[in-house]
Amino acid sequence: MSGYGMPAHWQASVKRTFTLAEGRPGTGSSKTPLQLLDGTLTPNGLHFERHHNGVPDIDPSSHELVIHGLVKQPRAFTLESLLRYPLESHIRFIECTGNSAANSQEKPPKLDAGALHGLLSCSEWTGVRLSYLLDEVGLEGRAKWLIAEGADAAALSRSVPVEKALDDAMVALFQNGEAIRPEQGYPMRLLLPGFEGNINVKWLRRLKATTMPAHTKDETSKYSDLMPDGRARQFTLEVGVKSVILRPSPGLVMRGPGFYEISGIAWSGAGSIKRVQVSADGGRTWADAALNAPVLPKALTRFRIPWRWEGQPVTLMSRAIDDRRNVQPSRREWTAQYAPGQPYHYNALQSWAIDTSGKVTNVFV
Ligand SMILES: Nc1nc2c(c(=O)[nH]1)N[C@H]1C(S)=C(S)[C@@H](COP(=O)(O)O)O[C@H]1N2
Ligand SMILES: [Mo]
Repeated sequence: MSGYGMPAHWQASVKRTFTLAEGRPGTGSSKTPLQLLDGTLTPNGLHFERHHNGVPDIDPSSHELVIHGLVKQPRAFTLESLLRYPLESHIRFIECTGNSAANSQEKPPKLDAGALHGLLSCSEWTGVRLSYLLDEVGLEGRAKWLIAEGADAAALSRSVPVEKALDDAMVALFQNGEAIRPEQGYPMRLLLPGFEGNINVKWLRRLKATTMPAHTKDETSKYSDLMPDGRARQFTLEVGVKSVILRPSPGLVMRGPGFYEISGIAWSGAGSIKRVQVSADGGRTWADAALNAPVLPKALTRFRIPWRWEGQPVTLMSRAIDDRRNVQPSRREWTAQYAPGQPYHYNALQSWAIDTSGKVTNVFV
């Protein structure tokens, strides 16, 4: 018996990966080891982390979420008061705006799938629909944006369009059945399904209704897209359609020719995954992979396809298409949209080369 169970000790190497910035231990990110997991849900202890200034230790009995600004009746909600509303549960991914940014460099970084794409996790989130709370405070018609602020030392702040706040936005309190982890925003975070990671404000303490966005640093100098003409595109909020093969992938060596199941994950901020195609010849021919049920909107979808490897050098790729007909772009198509080196919102096809020894590496096609 044990009070809180742990994975088998044989699994001790299944860990988040991170490096600490010297002198700034609270700033940075840790990544989910995607290639060492299966299914679609991320165990809470392996959810990726992105902190701009540490993880605050918040006493849930004294924390309040204040909703004010262009509202008829400003209010402060305690955790206890939020628990009196009807709660909802939804399986949704969160992907950092900077996920896969290493692939925007000129040469393919020799990293594994988690190190490349592991600023991505998926959980069942339980909480209160934000529209209920906005109903309580009486949002004014002039209010077009909500400025969301976290209670961390960074006081991370982002401008949220009111349409999203009234649609599927949630103040999340639980993650896969247990209270949200401190690293994910305990005791409450903003969850904007399908929107870029950064705007899902953790340790949420304030929502201010305004007519205009606040143009905070995380929506101007950061997380905006530098375009070829030198201007920056702001508020690219919806996560693009994307997929990655996890088995095989770098670090998982092939053990000789024969039968393998190719398996990976696909996701889209616009809705559900409709189709995933897999190529074993660098994109010349494609075959449809099977999608594991349930295929949920704004959640990770697991795809699988059987494959026989004859032992020759091959290049594996996957391409996702969502139910809004968005197609995952090639690396060339993605790169052509931006100024050179623009790192955010990377969703191009991932290619893995397998050599005759069975070693798998990241390549650009
Ligand atoms: N208050 C606050 N909210 C925050 C952040 C932060 O540093 N402080 N990081 C943001 C970024 S950049 C991302 S990608 C997600 C990461 O969520 P996670 O750490 O739960 O994976 O939270 C966002 N919300
Ligand atoms: Mo992020």
